[in-house]
Amino acid sequence: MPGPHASDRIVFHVDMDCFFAAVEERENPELKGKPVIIGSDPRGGLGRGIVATCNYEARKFGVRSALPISLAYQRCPKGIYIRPRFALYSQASKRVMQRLSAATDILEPAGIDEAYLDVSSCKTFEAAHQKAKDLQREIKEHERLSCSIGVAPNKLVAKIGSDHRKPGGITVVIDKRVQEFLDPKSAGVLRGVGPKTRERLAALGAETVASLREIPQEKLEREFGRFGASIWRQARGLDDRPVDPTRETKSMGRERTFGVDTDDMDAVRRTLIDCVESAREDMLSEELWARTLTVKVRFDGYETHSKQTTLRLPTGSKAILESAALSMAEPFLEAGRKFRLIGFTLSRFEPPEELLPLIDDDGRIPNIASKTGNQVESKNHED
Ligand code: TTP
Ligand code: MG
Repeated sequence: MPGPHASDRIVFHVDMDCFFAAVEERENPELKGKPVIIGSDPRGGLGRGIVATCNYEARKFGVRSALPISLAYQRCPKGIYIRPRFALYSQASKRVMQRLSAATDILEPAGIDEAYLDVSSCKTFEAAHQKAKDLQREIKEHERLSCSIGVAPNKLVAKIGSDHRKPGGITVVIDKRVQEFLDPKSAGVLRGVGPKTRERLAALGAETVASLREIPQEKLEREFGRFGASIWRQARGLDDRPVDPTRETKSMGRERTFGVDTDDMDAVRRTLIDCVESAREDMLSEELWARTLTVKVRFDGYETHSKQTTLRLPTGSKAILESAALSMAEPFLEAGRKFRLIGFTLSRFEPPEELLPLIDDDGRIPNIASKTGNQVESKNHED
């Protein structure tokens, strides 16, 4: 990089490498060098859950996040399978976030293992590159965890950058080279472009960002509405979203796949309540309350639905969360179908409102329902 390359805005996206697996490896050095898979119990190939993540050794066998655990077992029967320990990961995450927050005034945590940093004060990409190297080394030395960092003029390109040379990579994309960097990439790297949109874009002849740029904006808008305009801008590397320290982690949730598809509705209810409880504990450990609650169900045959409610005020109340979850699940419970999976997710977090009147645990939901939605979800959830 011949320098100096000055820029008004410089953003980092830091993403931990195979995060859950890396934390497990750190806790148990014997795992090093072996394929490690974090997820549900494979039960000798008969397990029915999914892979949360796996280390890079396991990825060589074709194992990856969200793969059914039974398939992972077929591909990598000698792997070491570990049930997730969320409390451990959330602790590790907190410590990493503290280090990141010491490195900048403007930090936006974007998930358990990723964050954006506004490092515009570096002024040049050369200085930002050095800062990224220092930060990466610090996290390696003090937390014994590896991360990858994208350094770019905006969040979009920084995020694509952090994924460019994983694990342990730093990718610097200066303003002038943004287009060159994006062009050969799949349209799927853009925000909100999941498998379904990718298919529709491919039908228009746009598999890469370069070919996507050939499509006129009006055509994309006709095809995808407002999202089309966003794709058009993204394909040009345009993104003026600020790094926003007040944006909270998007969601926290749990889901369980039943060992055998079940029509035991009491068991489904109990499992849902377990998910609510775990998600609530995660949330309270972050000192947050949530406004949006989502129940997800998957019937036999993989048909997946979700139902969402947004409360007028945020809550941390066990009674409210449980009764809201149960009432959202009720229509599905009454459908008389067999359940494969049930899950519960909290989002739209806010700090607890201490002045709210205490709500008694009688199961009423006094502040529910500014908006409820019902949505059928496909197998591949789009961002
Ligand atoms: P990611 O950053 O997507 O994945 P990763 O950190 O494991 O691997 P990479 O090196 O490619 O970044 O997600 C962070 C953690 O979130 C991951 O360690 C486990 C969890 N997770 C799930 O539980 N389910 C999922 O489908 C995904 C994608 C992640
Ligand atoms: Mg990661």
